[in-house]
Amino acid sequence: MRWSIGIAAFLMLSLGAAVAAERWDMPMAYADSNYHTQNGKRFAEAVGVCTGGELEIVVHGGGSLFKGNEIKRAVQTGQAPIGERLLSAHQNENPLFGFDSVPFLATSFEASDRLWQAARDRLMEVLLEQNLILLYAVPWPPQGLYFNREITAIPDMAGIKFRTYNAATAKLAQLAGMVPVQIEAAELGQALATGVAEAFVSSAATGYDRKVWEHLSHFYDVQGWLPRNYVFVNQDSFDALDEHAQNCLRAAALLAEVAGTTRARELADWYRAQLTANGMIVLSPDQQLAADLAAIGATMSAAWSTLSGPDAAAILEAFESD
Ligand code: PCA
Repeated sequence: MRWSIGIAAFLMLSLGAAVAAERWDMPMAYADSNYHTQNGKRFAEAVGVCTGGELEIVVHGGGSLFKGNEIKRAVQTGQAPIGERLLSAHQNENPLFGFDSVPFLATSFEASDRLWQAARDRLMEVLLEQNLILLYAVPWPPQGLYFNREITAIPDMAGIKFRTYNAATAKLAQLAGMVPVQIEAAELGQALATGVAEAFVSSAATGYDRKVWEHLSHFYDVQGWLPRNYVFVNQDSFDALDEHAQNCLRAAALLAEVAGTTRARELADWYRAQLTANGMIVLSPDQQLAADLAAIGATMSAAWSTLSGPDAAAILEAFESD
């Protein structure tokens, strides 16, 4: 008798706790096994521990809940309280979102960190105007070019169907005489298999995640830029949390940014080595190709500065004076 009262009391207490707890679905666009997604899961766990289970975040990787290009809108409109997306995918909305995809502006992890520090505050302001709170951002490894044959200069690229992931990569394709096709990483393997795309730009990480060696042969390690994924919360959902849970989100986000960035650095060489291990030819671009790409980069960099106006000027000044 005493036991059953005890068990009933225990059940009621745990039920009470379960009712009080809040559950947040967190859509993420990239492969479940990718370090961004794994880092998002660690972040969710940390929030769970910090809040004593009061806020449970459930990560849905691989674009399974919302596709990559739906995630920002879903969070803005409260269909999902929190999510992760490639920041520069939104540069059509505001060129500021493309600060990390300007070719050859910041080409190492170290420079990418400095650029992020230079852009972060302004980005937070712009996101707040969109009902979003920025939590953390983590870079991809440096971007390179994937082809199905040797490429020694820009004219070799003429007419190639080139998978892009933002406005900058579409512009790059156009300036190189290629045909841009915007495709989510989750659909990249399919696009290469069916010939919808014949080449693309990305990190060795995405090449590895999508087993690109099944379709393409050459990776040019151009080290063009390091785009970021960022995690953001719907402002109304954030405001509805108690202060302790809000602090937990912020603290876990600080940790996630450092941990995810460290993981990206650690894995960058490993990802490249996996491309070679799976039979791809991994090369630095020849002098001619490097010069051609640098010229395109200079054009794009000037165009971005003009488009982003005072924001670009402030970011570049802070970045260069650091
Ligand atoms: N992978 C992502 C963005 C940048 C990267 O390295 C992609 O290709 O979609």
